[in-house]
Amino acid sequence: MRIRTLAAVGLLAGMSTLSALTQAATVQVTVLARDGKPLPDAVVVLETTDGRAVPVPPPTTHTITQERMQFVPTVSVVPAGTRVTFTNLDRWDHHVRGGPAGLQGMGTAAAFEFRLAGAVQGQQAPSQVLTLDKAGPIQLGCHLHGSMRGFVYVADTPWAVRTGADGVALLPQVPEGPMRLRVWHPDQLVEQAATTIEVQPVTALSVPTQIQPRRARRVTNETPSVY
Ligand SMILES: [Cu+2]
Repeated sequence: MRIRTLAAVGLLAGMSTLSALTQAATVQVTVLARDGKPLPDAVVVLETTDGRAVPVPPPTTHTITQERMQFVPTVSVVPAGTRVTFTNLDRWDHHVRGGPAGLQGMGTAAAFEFRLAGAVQGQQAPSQVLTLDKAGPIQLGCHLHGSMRGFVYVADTPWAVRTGADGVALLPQVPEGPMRLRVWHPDQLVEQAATTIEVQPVTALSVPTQIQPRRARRVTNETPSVY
């Protein structure tokens, strides 16, 4: 009887290991702006609700270029500990600065600044490498060019993905069960309230927000309208 019990326990343990491997889902989140249209460049973050430890992806590398007076990409999402290379492809200097973005970033994200010389044709573009290991959203700017604006979201969860032009973020390998979902966006006026979702094998949801993205800066040579 005792042996049978042990065998049954062993079988159950084997089953639970197997199911742990298979109970990961891809979560598809569509973020909507206040006007109901898809919201690009939002960061969708999933966190466990019970505070249990989750595997954080190994630190990696990421590059943000300064290019035609812009940070490219405008919004980056990186795991904490990532080595981020800033590379100046413009012929003129940039004086990059970074600091906590918005009120909710206060006191969490790192602050930094550095100057990069202009790129010279035929030479390696000037660059600076920083390790970003404090979680939180960072706003990038340039002391020399007030119009330059960029963001780096440093994540301490493996599930943090930026939405594409279609407003969709795909988060792979999410364990089934309850998860807390948060949305962050550079143009949010207040922090969005987190919601709790139930992750199932097929999970696709839309998240309406009150966020209305700023209009992209228009660079045109159009002549003034004539009335
Ligand atoms: Cu600049």
